[in-house]
Amino acid sequence: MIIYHRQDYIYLLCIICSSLMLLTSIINIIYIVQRSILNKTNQYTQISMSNIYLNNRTNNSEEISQKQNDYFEETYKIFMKSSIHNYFSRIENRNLSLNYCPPIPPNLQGALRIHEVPKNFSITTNSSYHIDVQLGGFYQPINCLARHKVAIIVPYRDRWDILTHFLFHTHEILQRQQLDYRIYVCEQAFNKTFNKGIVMNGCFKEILKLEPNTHCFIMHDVDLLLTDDRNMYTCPRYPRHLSVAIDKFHFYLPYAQLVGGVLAMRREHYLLVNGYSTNYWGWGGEDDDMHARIISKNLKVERPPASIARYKMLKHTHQKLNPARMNVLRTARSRIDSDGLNNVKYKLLNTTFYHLYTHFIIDVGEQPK
Ligand code: NGS
Repeated sequence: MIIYHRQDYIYLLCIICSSLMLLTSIINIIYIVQRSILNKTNQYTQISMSNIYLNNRTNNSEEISQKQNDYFEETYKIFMKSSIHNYFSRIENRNLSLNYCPPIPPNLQGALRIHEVPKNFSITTNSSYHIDVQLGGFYQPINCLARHKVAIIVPYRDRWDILTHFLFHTHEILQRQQLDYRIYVCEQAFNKTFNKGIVMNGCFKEILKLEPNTHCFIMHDVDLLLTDDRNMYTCPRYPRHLSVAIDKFHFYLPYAQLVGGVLAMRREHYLLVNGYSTNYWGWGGEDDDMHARIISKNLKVERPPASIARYKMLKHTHQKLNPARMNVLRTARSRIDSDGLNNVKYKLLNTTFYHLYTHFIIDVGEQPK
């Protein structure tokens, strides 16, 4: 029989106590390290954002575009930090709730009114509107995991007021639809003839570099405001033409092949059709060419019901008409695999992460003579 002495008990007690102390300190160290990583990303994002805000406040819009080059390095760093922060908060959310958002978002309102843009709303400063939107025009639902990761591609040139109205109006809707989304404003640089196809293909490629896991792309004219939030900005089985009923056309689809305005496409479909043609310089035709591509690759074009796919078109002057567009359109099917994403030439001149959008400036090169 083993006889324990008093010293043995004391010795055993000491071992247990010191093991407990060691364990507590390890847990404390892990906790402190984790908190300090989270705090650091938070602080950095806030400080840098307020720097941009102060800088921008003192400039007019022309000076801002001049300074965009200087901001690139800085804002890219902030973007990366903010992505890390998003990642951590996502992990935290995951711990709280593993549930996906419901298939039908619960807070949709249906038909919407268009509101005037408030005088103090600005798209170059850190907006006090849309406070849940994060740097770069990025949003994820807070209480559930989004079912869709969506990039909104807005090809743009020279329509500042319209862009302002679009951003003011659209963010709220996308949030109610519980999407994980980012708005990309893809601006063609310089005063050259507009080539929407090159701008959209360039933008698509750049998005895949920044956010490779984006699976749904929505090409969105800047002058269209959605007036019913039941028209979901997601990518179903086939490409989906979302702008079915526009006030300008008295809420009727002008022709069955139209896919211009707002078009949702899965990443794999955009790749399959080789993106947009790069041969349309000036207004018109590139969307009809896209329709030919979709059909040639044995896909269909879906449409939501006209009763909910409703839009208001903001008034603006039109781009210069492309007189050659019908001739280019005639050869649409034969060019699919040789003209598009796989041979697009463009230069990304600048990337800036504003509060409500990620801004790419794209040089499309010279129009062939
Ligand atoms: C067609 C154009 C399309 C354009 C559509 C609606 O005529 O590119 O009108 O335009 N096709 C050609 O010119 C070949 S809209 O009035 O909505 O700007 O999308």
